[in-house]
Amino acid sequence: MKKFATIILLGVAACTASMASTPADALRERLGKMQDSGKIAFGQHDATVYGRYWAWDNDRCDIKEVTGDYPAVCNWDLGWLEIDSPINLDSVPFERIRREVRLHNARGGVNTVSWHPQNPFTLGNAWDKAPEHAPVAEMVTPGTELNNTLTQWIGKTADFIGSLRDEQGNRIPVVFRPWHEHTGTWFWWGQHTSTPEQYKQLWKMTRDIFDQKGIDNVVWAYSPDKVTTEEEYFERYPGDDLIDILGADIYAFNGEEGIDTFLGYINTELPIAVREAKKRGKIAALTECGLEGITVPYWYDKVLLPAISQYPLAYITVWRNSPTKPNHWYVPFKGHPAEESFVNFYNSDKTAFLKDIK
Ligand code: BMA
Repeated sequence: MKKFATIILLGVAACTASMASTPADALRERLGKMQDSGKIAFGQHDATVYGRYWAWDNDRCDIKEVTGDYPAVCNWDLGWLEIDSPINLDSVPFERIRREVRLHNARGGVNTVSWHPQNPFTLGNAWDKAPEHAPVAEMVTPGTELNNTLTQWIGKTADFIGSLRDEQGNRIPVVFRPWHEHTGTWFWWGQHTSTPEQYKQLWKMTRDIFDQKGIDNVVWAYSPDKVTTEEEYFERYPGDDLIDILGADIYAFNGEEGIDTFLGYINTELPIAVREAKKRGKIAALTECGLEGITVPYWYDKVLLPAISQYPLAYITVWRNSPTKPNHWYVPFKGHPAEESFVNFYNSDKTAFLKDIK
């Protein structure tokens, strides 16, 4: 009798425990809970490797200097990994990225990964976008030289992501967001260089390569730039079987004058991502956002916070605080006029930083 009761108890425990079986499943489940928490997790690109006035220090972060906390989400970019460079396109060593992913994971944070690959046809950069420089049709056609190159390049990102391990040797789950902002025309994979079918093939090819290598620590994010209709949002969508996160990259431009335009895009595109994510059992996120230079001192608590807090998003990511590129920062550093606004944003019960998601 006693044994029977124990078996039943064990059975109940197994059913109520997490259903996650791969690192990717665990992260998907976690992001789902974050989305349902009523708080939006905040993230930044390259947050812990350089900031407005420093570079490459260990354990340093502009967000931490202003709020006392780390971001919940750290983004890393794999651009140049494909050409076997030891550093990425913004000079971050890939070994440093590997270490930072491990550190942020150990702290309890979430890591996301973007990719600005070179142009496989010209070997120019991701912005080498003229249609005659970007024969995507050939890239996605098996047997061509370009397809071979791209297959190898994607394979390198798969190997790198698969090699991200914690102290115990377990794979660290990450969100991967390749082929982003494809509704624009500034990258070689933009909408001007391929048909929707060819773009979807790029995704299919990417997923196939990761799957063939048995990479099980990736949650996949789709992130069109600003769009105004559901048709546009999904015109090049690779399919529910390939995508976990319905994202959006929506930047603010033009200081105070641009606020209404920014809000217009937020209130057009986020409802699509949120509604469809709910319907399809996916996660919604504002995968890139920000106002370069944060030229509006009240931007974080009076513009961004009210704009996004009505939407159940798992997270928002802003871009980097560059120490070298003029006016290229997205989070206030110590002494920046928007510092107080960011602290208010941090203190809001609608936002989550590392301490809130641990
Ligand atoms: C852009 C800028 C560039 C950078 C690129 C990839 O938005 O920040 O300076 O090289 O992203 O990180």
